[in-house]
Amino acid sequence: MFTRDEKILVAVSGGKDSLALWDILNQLGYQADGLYIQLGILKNRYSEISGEISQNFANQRGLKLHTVQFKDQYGEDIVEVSKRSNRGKGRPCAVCGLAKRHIMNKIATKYEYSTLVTGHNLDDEAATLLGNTLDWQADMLQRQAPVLAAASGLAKKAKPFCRTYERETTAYMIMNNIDYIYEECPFSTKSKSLRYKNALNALEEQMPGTKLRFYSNFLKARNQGMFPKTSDQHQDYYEQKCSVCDQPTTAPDTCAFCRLMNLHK
Ligand code: Q46
Ligand code: ZN
Repeated sequence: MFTRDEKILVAVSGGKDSLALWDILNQLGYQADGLYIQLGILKNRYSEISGEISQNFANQRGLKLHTVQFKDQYGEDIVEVSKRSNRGKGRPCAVCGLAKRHIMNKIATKYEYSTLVTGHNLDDEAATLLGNTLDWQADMLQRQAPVLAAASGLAKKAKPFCRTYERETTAYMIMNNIDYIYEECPFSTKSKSLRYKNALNALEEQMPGTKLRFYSNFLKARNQGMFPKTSDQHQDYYEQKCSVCDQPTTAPDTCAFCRLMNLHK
């Protein structure tokens, strides 16, 4: 995925997975800085608490944490943006996902990190895989890789915990007495992904190892060319550059994020 010579950027949410990942990379001698995006989710003081926890984690270890204050930078918090947008049918996740992807790539490329790593664990990946399979989303299945190579304007992305059960990252945090935000984001409760996780948990309970088999055998099939394209490059998916932010986009002129935020040159 990456070597100790590379500069790594860890996307940090204040939750157990991303903080366990940052802690382990740090313990193993990788050059890993963090990125926290303050989205402004007020419910249950989610953003406030997760931001504090992330900053405390960095301070205690002398690690560098980039923080992006979304509202300060773009004039609205993520919930306000989602209320005036048609994306996501009134729920902020579609807008939030788009904004996070944009900002993560922006910071990773701006500060020349070789790799952007996220704390997606096996439970997350198996749930995504189940969703993509139920809808037979061949292009999504093709791109559901543990590593996506860098391409022009896009940082390399990696998911080091893709074969690690969520219960293992939880155990790591508890055994090492590391503080993290226990609450999930208040908007995650009705997500499809949570329903897929519940379904897989039911199978896992009856047949331990189901999630790992499902995901690992998918990767084998993918590597054997079961899905049309076998390259890990995501270059051709984004063919042109946005005229406002210069990030790669599939749209002909302005990228989805700049259009969402009404950003102009
Ligand atoms: S942070 Fe954002 Fe998630 Fe909250 S609003 Fe939805 S996408 S659930 S990972
Ligand atoms: Zn743009």
